Amino acid sequence: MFTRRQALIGVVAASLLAALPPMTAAMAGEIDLSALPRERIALVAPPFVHAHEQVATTGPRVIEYTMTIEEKTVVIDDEGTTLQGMTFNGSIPGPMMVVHQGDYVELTLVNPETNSLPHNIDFHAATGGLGGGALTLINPGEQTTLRFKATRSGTFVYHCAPEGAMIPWHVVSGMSGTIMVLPRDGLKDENGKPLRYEKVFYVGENDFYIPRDEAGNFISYESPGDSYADTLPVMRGLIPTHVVFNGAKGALTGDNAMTSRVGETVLIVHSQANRDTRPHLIGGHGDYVWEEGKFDNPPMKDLETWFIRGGSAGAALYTFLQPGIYAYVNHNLIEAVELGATAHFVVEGEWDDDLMKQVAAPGPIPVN
Ligand SMILES: [Cu+2]
Repeated sequence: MFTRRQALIGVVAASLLAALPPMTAAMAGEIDLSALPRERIALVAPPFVHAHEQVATTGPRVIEYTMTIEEKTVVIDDEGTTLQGMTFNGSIPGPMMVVHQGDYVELTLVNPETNSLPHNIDFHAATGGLGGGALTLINPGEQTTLRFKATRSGTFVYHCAPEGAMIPWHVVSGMSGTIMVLPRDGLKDENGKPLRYEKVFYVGENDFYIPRDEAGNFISYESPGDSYADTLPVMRGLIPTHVVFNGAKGALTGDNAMTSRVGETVLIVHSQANRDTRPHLIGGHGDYVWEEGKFDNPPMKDLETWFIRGGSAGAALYTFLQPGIYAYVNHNLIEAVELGATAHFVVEGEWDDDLMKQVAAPGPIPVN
């Protein structure tokens, strides 16, 4: 007999849940973490990241977060095109979490009654149970708390993964984010020398698939359910209509540009939960880049462009050396310029003529 919960979630998901081993005492909390300190951390919307220590000053802790899932209409370009967005905590991407290796992450996931769909969370940083996806599937009006141990350091994607076609649909509707698990002693170069950042920004890249009407105009829908049938064939075509940073074309340019100054070291975490991408900082470099985002591997140095595999998050460390406005792009330049994958860094400071100087300004070609 199906419970109301199983009926709502659907037969496939219910059978998946039934296939899991029963909740044993060990799973239900035999592990005694009462001796560990706990900290409740409020998440902040990207590109910003909550305050954190780069080098842990304590032993392992239990870090408590709460994320509320919000289905909402989101404007994704300057023409007013709308997406029936599904979000972790109201932002696309979801907020970045930062913990240290050996910490426990205890996430309370809330699916308010105002939503229309079941959701869950699959942490690529977690071990077992579909990354937590099998233990966190919740209907509107429910909440759940998942705890996992952050055993591996690095930047890892999290995303919604309900079942079947719901998985890619929820992901390309905005349901992904990143957790950064720092080594307890912080980031290091290939020789073990400490690497530190003064600022960290989280850039989440998304590919969107918005249906068009017969005249070629993007269609607006009333609800996610309303948009589903038209969206699925666009998704299957694998050609996104939008490729954006932070949920919308222009979300990180102009007044929303990220800021830095000459001499400042910035860590840029870049995620793409669905599709490959290739970040490039025009006029700058990746001094140290963990392309795959995993800090137990030595960083690569002096990169011009780095590769983020779909379903992962990478990290690049750069010290700005010149002032100006830097475009930070997906270096498929069609995606950057035409589809939206461009951000800006506005960097203040003194220009260094030694690094670059305009020896002769543009002018007419001299006649002999
Ligand atoms: Cu979802």
